[in-house]
Amino acid sequence: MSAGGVAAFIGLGSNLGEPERQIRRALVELDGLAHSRLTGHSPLYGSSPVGPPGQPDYVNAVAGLETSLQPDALLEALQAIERSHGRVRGERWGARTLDLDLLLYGDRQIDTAVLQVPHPRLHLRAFVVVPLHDLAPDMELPGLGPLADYLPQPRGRDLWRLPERSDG
Ligand code: ROI
Repeated sequence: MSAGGVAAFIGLGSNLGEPERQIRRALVELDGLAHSRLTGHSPLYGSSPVGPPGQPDYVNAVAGLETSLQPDALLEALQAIERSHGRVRGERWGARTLDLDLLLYGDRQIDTAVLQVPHPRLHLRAFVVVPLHDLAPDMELPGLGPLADYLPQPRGRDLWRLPERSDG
């Protein structure tokens, strides 16, 4: 990718099928996005479901992208990846094979009918704040201040690091 891309961060979540495989596949697909480069990703985490009870635990991670896609084009590309994983938009806050959230797009604040950046619940969700902090500990959240201020204290038992994959 040419210089001058924007640093964007994507939240990944899955709790249906084989969540860890879905997340790893999605990271490869993010790496293959046009006009973009995957700059890194957090470790994978297991997490207890936030929202309606009775759904399986999630696997969550955060990825960093350098992209020259505009926010709406990036959002469309993320939704195409979700669809390729068989994501069907069902119940709000229900179980899903793959959820890709555009968390941050540089220091932009965006509020349109289809896209809110920073993601409006980013700072409230340990399954986003903790992996984002792994990737970007000094991050300032546009309009919200230092990311580190939103780290859960004490660290809860509803989020746990998954073992590193040994086969690379
Ligand atoms: N809960 C967890 N732990 N992880 C998620 O990614 C997640 N995504 C969601 C809801 C249903 C809100 N709960 C979640 O969309």
